Amino acid sequence: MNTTVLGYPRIGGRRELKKATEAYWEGRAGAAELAETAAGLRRETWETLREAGVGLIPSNTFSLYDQMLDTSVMVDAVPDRFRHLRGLDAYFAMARGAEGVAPLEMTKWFDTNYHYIVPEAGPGTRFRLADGARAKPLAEYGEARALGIETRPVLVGPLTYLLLSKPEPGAPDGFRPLDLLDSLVEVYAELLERLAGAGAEWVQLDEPALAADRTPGELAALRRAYDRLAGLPSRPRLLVSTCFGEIGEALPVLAATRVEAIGLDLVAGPGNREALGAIGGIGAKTLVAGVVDGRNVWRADLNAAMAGCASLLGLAAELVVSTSCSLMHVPLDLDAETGPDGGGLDPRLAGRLAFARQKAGEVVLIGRALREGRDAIAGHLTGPAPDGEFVNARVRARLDALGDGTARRDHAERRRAQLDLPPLPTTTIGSFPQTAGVRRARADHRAGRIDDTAYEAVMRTEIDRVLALQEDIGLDVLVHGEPERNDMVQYFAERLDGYAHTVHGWVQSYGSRYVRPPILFGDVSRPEPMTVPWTTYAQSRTTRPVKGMLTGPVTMLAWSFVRTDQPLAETARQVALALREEIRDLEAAGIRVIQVDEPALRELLPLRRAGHAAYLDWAVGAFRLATCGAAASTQIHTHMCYSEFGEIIDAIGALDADVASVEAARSRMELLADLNTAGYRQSIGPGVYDIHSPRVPGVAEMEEALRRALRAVDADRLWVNPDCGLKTRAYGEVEPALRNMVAAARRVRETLEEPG
Ligand code: THG
Ligand code: ZN
Repeated sequence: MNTTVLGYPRIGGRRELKKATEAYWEGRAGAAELAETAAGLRRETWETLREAGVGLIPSNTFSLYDQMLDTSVMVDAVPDRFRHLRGLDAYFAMARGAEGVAPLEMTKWFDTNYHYIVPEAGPGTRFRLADGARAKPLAEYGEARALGIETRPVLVGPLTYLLLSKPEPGAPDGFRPLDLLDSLVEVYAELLERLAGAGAEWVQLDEPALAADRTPGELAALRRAYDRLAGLPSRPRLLVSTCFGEIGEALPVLAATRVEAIGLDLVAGPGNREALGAIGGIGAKTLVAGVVDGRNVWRADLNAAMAGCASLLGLAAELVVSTSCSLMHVPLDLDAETGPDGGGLDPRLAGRLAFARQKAGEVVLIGRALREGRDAIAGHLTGPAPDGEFVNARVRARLDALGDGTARRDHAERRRAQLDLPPLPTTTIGSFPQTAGVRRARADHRAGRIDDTAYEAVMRTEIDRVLALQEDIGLDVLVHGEPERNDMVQYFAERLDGYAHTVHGWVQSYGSRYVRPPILFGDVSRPEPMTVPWTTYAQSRTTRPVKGMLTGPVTMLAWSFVRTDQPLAETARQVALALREEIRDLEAAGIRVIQVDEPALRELLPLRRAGHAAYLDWAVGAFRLATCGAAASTQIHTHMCYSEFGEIIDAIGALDADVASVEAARSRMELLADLNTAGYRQSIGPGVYDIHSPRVPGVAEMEEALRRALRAVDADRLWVNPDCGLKTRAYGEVEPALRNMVAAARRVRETLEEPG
């Protein structure tokens, strides 16, 4: 009974990778220093896994930025615009752009909070093994071997790589990157032969794309790719690993190839177990059983995992105990939290948690118990069994009493009762640039270097400044600017009971940007108002309406680690109840406009279409539970920051907000026609400029965007706002951009008022 993990965090226990890459980008360190840090991190990973007793240790799970980008460089899929650059400069330019060169796009990795760099491919793309014998997987395999550690190199599988690629700009209509599969597979064939030559016994090919709906053509491509690779005369043994869900029709296809092992996620894809039984097992192959959750932070139920593995024994020639996916989606080491410079997690909670290092230990224990019997796990801490410890009876009773009554008064009545604003009202999404002074005050307050009074004085001064600026610019609905918030999810989680926080629990979001997801462990409740003092202070300083700013229930779950002892839908209702109470208090304090952001609504959408309706049902239900207690006279806004609404377009209307602001600038307002088709009747604020770029948009182009919007939306339903919050921008860009935006709105208003 062997053991393995599918991947491991690579950022270091103290964010060493972030510090090293950022120092390199800023010219504070050279390539040699970066390489040294990287090698140290790899070595630490391999040694940690060896010490934990993991039998089969992966390599090439490290990346300076992203594993998809690594793959693009490895197969020489480097777009022409980067060809004048070399080595690391080319690599980082593809991720971040360079002088006059736009970076590749970035998008979310399946349903995780990780973002990968999207490869571009066209009919002219010629894959080849760049750097030959010095290619990254070979180099890292050799590096581990020199340390005396035998490893299994991990590669992004060729099918997943192409399914996640996009046609390069200017590619002919109908071109699909998957058309290039055969030529890509030849590069993998060469690599596998070289890895075999270097001594690798196993190679892992990650094919997470199999957890989403796949067409018969794609499944045929899968078959072709692995028939070819498995047919190579001289190669390592092949593990095709999948994760993030059930692989359905792909299982019999993989089973029919001659690869030696298949990896299945038995946590996110419990149905993989029955599917395996239904095909009568995988015969002579090895099953890599992903029984330890790589996506969440709870300890495994060792007994259940052991029993689960034991029941699989007859379905494969051999079983390897593993994680459900790479451990890069959880923090590195729980001991950092409970140790001397940790944050002192509640011991009742800490005893239920496992981060990456602890999860590697769990895999080893399960393997040992399967070999030596149950005694091997006796006395070890085990899963977060629900035992009433973190229950809040008041919350449960209130939710029962509310039932699913989520009706709000009709739109016409709301419209009459709400604020009287000029046509095409102007506003912003909520956050304003975070100045160095504001950041310093937050850090000083947190560290106890300044007291509450001093901190509040800094925040109030900042709010006054941001309000004065908005009045001067001429915006209609103002915001307080959110100087008191770092990350919106973190801000609310810190003010809710039932949530815990880490000090070192960083997880890579993209490149050198990490998040510290809070841990939702018990019933959620709101001990006191979370935003009311700041919002009412702001409202007291201006005669214009100030918009209250909240984060919606789905986003609060999507960007946290969430308890698994009850359905997500139930947990979402508890968060919704807390927001509902906050809205009530904001209303009582005289706030007439309240925005509830759901930037992650789309993110949690199940990978398979079959799960969409049930998800949208509870997701929309939670939003409505949060907002439907508002008076007709309270205007509810929502905000979502992406332009591809596709599957969720109906849900936007179903949220029943009065106004939705969405990203639209980059897609030239195309979304509006889709919303009409979907029957959306409330107001809409399609972002008139892209805040993700430092460029200041001119009046004419925003006027043009608004006129385009007016072809799809009546003037009395159109709002004027940027695409997203302004937190990441500088005042030097924000102020002229907003002035131009208001000028554009006024020009359009003037022409509206002309009779005829
Ligand atoms: N908050 C949370 N999750 C998110 C986002 C968010 N997931 C998706 C998307 N937004 C990810 N985007 C980012 C953007 C910036 C940063 C992280 C994720 C970032 N992080 C700081 C860093 O790494 O330096 C650390 C921030 C901190 O101190 O907390 O800049 O908005 N939850
Ligand atoms: Zn946004």
